[in-house]
Amino acid sequence: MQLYYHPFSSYSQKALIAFDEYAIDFDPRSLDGPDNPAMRELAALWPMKRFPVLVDGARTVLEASCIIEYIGLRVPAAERLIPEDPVLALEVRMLDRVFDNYVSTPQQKVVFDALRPQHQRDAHGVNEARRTLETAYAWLDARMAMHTWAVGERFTLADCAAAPFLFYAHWTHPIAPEHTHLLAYRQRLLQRSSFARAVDAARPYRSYFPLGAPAED
Ligand SMILES: N[C@@H](CCC(=O)N[C@@H](CS)C(=O)NCC(=O)O)C(=O)O
Repeated sequence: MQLYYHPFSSYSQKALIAFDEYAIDFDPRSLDGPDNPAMRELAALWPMKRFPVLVDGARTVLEASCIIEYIGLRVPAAERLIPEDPVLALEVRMLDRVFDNYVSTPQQKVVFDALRPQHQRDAHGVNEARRTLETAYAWLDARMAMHTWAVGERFTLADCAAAPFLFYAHWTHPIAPEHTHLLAYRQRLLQRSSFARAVDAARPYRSYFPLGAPAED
C-alpha cells in the first residue's frame, strides 16, 4: 500500500496513528518539498489534492477516516479502531465527525487565514471559527470528565482524530486552563506512542506553522 501524506499534516497524522497502532507497513509517498513527483501523482489520483490518500493496487482510498477503516480490515475485528459493537461503533464515528468538523475545520480556517496576505483575510470568519473552537472545547471538556479516551476506555478511530486536531487547535486557539479534563486528555494523547512518534517525525516542519509553534509540546 502506498500512502500519500505529509508528516506535518494533521489529517496525515490521523492516518499515521492508525498504521502505527496496527503495526501495518506502507510505502511512504511523502509530499514534502517543491516539485515533488508524489504531488503530481496525488493530483492525478484526487483532483482535490487533499491528503492523506491511500493506494492499494487498483484501489484508491480517500479521506483519513476511510483509510483507517480500510486498513482495519487487515486485522481481527476485535482489535480494530472501530469497535465490533454497532452502537459503540456509531458513537466512535460520531466523535470522529465532531473532531473533524468542530475542531479541525475551524482550526484550519484560522491557520489558512493567517497564511493569506493581510488584505485577503476574513476577520469575521476567523472570529466565528474561534467561537466554534471555544464551544467544542467546553463540550469536550465536560465529556472527557467521564472518559479516558473519546469513547469509553479503548483507544479508537475518534482518538486518532482527536490527537492531531487538539494538538494543533491548542496552538491555534489555546484551550483555557479551566478545561482541565480536555487538557489532560490532550496530554494522554501526546503520551500515546503512536501519536508521540507522529509528533516527533513532524518536529522538523514546525517553522511552517504561521502562528508560531510553542516549545512545550
Ligand atoms: N476530509 C479530508 C481532509 C484532508 C485535508 O484537509 N488535508 C490537508 C492537510 S492536513 C490538505 O490536504 N491540505 C492541502 C490543501 O488544502 O490543498 C480527510 O479527512 O482526509
